[in-house]
Amino acid sequence: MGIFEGKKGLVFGIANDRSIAYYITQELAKEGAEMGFTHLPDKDPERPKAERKLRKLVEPLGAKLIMPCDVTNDENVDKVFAAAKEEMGELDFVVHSIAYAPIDDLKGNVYDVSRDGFKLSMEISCYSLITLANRARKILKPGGSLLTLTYLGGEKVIPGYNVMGICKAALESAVEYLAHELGPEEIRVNALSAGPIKTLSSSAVKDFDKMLKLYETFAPLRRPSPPEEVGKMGMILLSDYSSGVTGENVHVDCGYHIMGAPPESVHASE
Ligand code: 0WD
Repeated sequence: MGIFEGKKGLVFGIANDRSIAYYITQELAKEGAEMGFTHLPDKDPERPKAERKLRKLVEPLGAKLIMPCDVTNDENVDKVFAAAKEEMGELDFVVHSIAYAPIDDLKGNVYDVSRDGFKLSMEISCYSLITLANRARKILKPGGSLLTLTYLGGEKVIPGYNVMGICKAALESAVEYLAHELGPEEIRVNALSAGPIKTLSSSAVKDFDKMLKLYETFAPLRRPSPPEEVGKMGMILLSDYSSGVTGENVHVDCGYHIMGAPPESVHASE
């Protein structure tokens, strides 16, 4: 019997089969979880691309709910939680795997970021966790778990990560404040800090391939983390195996984040 047998949750942020949320979902499904999913609303109802992509991935896993949701739209978010309550009852977990910054703002220097671009990036990449937590606490069972995805660029300067680094710093702080506030309701809130993984959104980050290559020389395990490892840890952070863990930022990056200077082998090869 899987450890998620009889457990239910919502997953926000599967764009395609490379999305980190999809890797977490596959691990949860293997363990018997029942899940509802959201996709970005399709602009053309005649050609519902996002919905179709999501359906193809999650219907084989027995999806209980598939709905559009733009996290900048309160009505969308309310509808999802109302439908989840109706169709699924109380929940055990919520996955928040959402981030966005307008491409020009993301690619440019932080000092050039536009006011509107900054507001939108923060709203989608940070405030959305707060707004989901606000709804989730009303239908999560005691022992429930909320998980978001972050990146080292929120803790340290990663050239090219730019405005998204500021959003991740705010997101990681929100995780701690939410963990503090929701702890007495027996709800846990954690972040998983993944190493670089090739997905739709990471393709917008400047020099992404170079960043990936660095893991082969700098990371203690001398490799980047494949998305399957992120999926497994995501599942663990949503499970009872992590029942004493909250307000945490767990790095799944082959140890890269602990390094303050390159390994000696790098100097030796110079
Ligand atoms: O290297 C990476 N890929 C890493 C990603 C390393 C460490 C962390 N992360 C984070 C990202 O910052 C993000 O928070 O993981 C999370 C998921 O990222 P992903 O799996 O790399 O990206 P992707 O597959 O693109 O999913 C992010 C999704 C969006 O996809 P697109 O590409 O269509 O924008 O966030 C969702 C959307 O599905 N999203 C929204 N959802 C609701 N409302 C919105 C919105 N307004 N905007 C974006």
